[in-house]
Amino acid sequence: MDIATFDEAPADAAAALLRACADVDAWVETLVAERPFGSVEALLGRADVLAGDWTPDQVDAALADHPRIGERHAGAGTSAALSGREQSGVDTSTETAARLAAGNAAYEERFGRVFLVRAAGRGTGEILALLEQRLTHDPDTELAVTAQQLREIAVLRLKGLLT
Ligand code: 2AL
Repeated sequence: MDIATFDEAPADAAAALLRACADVDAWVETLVAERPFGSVEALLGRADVLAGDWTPDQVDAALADHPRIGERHAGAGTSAALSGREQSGVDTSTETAARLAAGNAAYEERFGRVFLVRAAGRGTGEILALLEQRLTHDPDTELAVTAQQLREIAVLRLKGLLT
């Protein structure tokens, strides 16, 4: 979709595009209401700033739409397709899959939610190293890191969907 189409689209169509980037109601609704943006840069800038204000509940809402690293999204639709593309650098050979599964389980045990990392542009080795390093964080630090990763994913997705 180009920015003129996004700016003029019915609210539900604009919202659907945004929701595939981050399933956070207030973020979607505010951006829909603030149209027109006139340029992709203006939209991305505003999307980034607003995503910087997500509360822990909003982070949880966005997280719910992301499969574990190394797992394919069960659903269909834009978000599932984007997730698959983002994780295309993740090696799913048996040995790596086992290490990822163990790391994901340790993370979920420690923090009570799914390990989330911006996977686009990253390979398995880097992701596993990040996972291990983040396991050493205290819960507040780790929540902030997770929120920042979701924010990066949201803006990258939006950039990718707008031509
Ligand atoms: C994901 C995902 O689906 N895309 C991405 O960049 N990261 N999932 C995750 N658990 O980090």
